[in-house]
Amino acid sequence: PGVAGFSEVQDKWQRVWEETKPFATATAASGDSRPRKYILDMFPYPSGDLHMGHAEAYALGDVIARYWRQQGFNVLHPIGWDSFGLPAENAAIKRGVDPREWTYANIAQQRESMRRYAPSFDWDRVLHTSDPEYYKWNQWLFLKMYERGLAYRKDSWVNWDPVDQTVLANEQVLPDGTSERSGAIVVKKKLTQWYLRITAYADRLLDDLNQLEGSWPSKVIAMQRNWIGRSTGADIDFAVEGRTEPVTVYTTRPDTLYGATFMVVAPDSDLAAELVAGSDDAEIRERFQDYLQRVQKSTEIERLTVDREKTGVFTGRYAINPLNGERLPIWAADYVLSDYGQGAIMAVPAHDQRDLDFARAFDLPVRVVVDTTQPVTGAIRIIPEDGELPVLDEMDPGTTGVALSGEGRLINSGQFNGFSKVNAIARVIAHLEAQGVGRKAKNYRLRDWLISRQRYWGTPIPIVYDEDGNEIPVPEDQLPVALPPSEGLDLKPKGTSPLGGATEWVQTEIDGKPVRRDTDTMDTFVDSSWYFLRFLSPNDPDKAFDPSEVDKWAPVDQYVGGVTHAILHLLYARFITKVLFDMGYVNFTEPFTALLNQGMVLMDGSAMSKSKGNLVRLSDQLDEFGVDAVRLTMAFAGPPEDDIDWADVSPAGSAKFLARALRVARDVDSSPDVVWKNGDDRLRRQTHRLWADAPGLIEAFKFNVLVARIMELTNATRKVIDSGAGPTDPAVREAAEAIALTLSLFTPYTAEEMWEILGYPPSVALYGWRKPDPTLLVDESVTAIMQVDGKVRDRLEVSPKIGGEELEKLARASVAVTRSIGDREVVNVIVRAPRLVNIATKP
Ligand code: ANZ
Repeated sequence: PGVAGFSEVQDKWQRVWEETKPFATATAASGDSRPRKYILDMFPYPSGDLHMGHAEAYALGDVIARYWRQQGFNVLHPIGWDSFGLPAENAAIKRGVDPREWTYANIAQQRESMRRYAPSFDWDRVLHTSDPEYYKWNQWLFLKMYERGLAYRKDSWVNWDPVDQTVLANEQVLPDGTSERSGAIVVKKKLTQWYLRITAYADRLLDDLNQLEGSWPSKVIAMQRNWIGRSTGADIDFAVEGRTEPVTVYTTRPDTLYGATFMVVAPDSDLAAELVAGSDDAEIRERFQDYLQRVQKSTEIERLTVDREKTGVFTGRYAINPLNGERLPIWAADYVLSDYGQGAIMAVPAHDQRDLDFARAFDLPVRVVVDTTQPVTGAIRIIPEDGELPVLDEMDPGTTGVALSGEGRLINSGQFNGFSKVNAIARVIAHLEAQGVGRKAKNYRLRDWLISRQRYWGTPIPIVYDEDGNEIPVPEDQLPVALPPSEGLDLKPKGTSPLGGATEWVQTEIDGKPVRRDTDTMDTFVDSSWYFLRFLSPNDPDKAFDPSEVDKWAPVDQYVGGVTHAILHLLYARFITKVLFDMGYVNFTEPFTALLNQGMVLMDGSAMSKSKGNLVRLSDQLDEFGVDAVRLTMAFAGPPEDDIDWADVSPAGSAKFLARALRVARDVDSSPDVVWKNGDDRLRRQTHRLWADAPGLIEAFKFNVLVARIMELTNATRKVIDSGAGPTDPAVREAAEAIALTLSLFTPYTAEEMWEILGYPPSVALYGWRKPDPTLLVDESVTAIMQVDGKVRDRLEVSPKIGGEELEKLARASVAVTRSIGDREVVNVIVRAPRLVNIATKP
């Protein structure tokens, strides 16, 4: 199968592009006056050769870049490599080679494959994040953030991957508590780590999502919202017997304060330890210690699971409800997390399922304070008698085990009785504020970004410590802190950074003072959080990015990549952009104006993998069918957001079509000086319809529809060549040129080849699209109305040029018309071609 000789065609055009660099971007400084578009594909990890997933992503991103170029835009479409990180390091460890060598060998291989695959990248802007010229600026960014208190060190419990022996961000722990990387069960470990203060940006990261509505997939926006997880409510202070300081709890339901029947603190919090230590019951203290040990073995996800069996111990202490003075026992239970809210809650079992499960397990009281059977619409406050339970017995949570979490009116709540939930929340908060025992509060699920990694292949953290352990930032003029050679270092994971073994590197001097370097490296998400700015001046030795180029190009107009990065990478890039905005380096707050997530390439309905034996190798596909056939298949398979099942598509069919398109070009009369208007009308209409619709189809990402239309036009052209006026018909050349110009979005080699055959110099990708001739877009048919005795019986689509005789024939052939006439006699026929036929009968 395949286009015969496709590999010669590929080689030929690669050489031409190499020499002429058609896709080099005019810098803003060059004074190029065309409007600009920045089209960015997520850059690859260099682990192994390019695969089918890359092939899909880069084919689709390229359609957009090529489209805007042909619309007359100065397009920036760069590529680089995200070349630090664990995959490369693990592979290097397995093969016993230097991670640097391994990485750059992979880059060379991917780069070669990428060139053959032929996305219209500007090859003069390539960057690798593992080059000192790049990661120097990670260190610069870190120091800028450190200066502003946005980078800090803290001692904390971290997610620990016992197989990879490294810390994981929360995001890298899967819902089942295993590591995204190694699959190992993640455990908790206490370490001193570097963090970036993303929580300080939580509100802006959330609120600015509104700007992206409509130009980002709504699914991604929802995932980001959920990840940030803002909740609003109140902090409420409870006095504790035998303690001077109150214990503060965070609640989203201050309206249920009268329904609090106990309090729960996180067992692994300092507070729990202190409360228990204050109990004079030795047995309580002992039971607590046992419990704490058990808790420390479980993961956060397990702890938060709703239907998990509730466990806990009594602390021996009591708190006082600030509204009604009730005495509430304080428990320690693992369903309360130490690092969320205040690490302590007021438990309202009647209205919170987890509290209810706990209350039922430990026989604690349940009191309904919201009557969920009462309507909440209307402003009228219905004041029920206190103590009265208008809730039906069969709805009592204490018996049913189902918490009443819905809307309703307050009962059993003193002065707040009768108010709706929303109203009562505001009133209870106002009351607590007036008493000085509570206040409005917000909380986020989002945690600060842990960036320390105990691994070799990453950006060294530019901090040193003096003999007393004080942090000293490495002066900017001493950057980069270069990664020492891996020779002689033990890269195998062991819980501390391999860089600790580089003694000469670690022991250094700053201003003549002996200091020790920090031996951790940065999470590679730091590298990718700002790379889109580096592409604008990739070789600048003096600054991370050039503000004048940034002004002109950024933010990215269209970002293209997998939904796997829907949360982390995008959130971090958004965060760093806002930080750079606050520092005055950029004048926008969102990095990616529009986002397209392509689907995945599957095989037989599931993800490809070596172990499943369903791996399709890109290189094999390219060897068999040629680059263009594979690229076209990616675009034609369906909407870009959908997954492609490689078992269901036909690269062989694509190759056949491309051969047909080429043949059309070869058959075209060689003289380009034809007079279009003398061409076959039907074919011309189809060509101009394509020109009219193509831009809208691309801008709506309906690539597959456009491909289908190009295929139809190719078939129609073939028909005219074979049976109509033949290859000399000007309409044939016009159509062939349209096919070459539009195909250049998808299949660059075939399009260049066609364009050359049609007599033009390269590159087809730089030729503007044609404007449709409006006179060729008017309807090719009109609706003719068929009447019998003045009543409409049928409507037919006919040519505007139809003759009266023919129209009458059509009318008489219409089933609806003949049925209506029945066996009556026709006395008169009025024909107004092309719009009307009226048949009069004898009654
Ligand atoms: C009383 C109450 C009554 C609650 C009620 C809910 C329903 P979000 O939306 O996630 O912020 N909570 C507070 N801190 C907690 C912690 N550290 N660990 C576990 N749970 C915690 O949820 C806030 C609610 O989750 C808070 O409101 C608190 O329970 C619980 F009918 O307080 B609520």
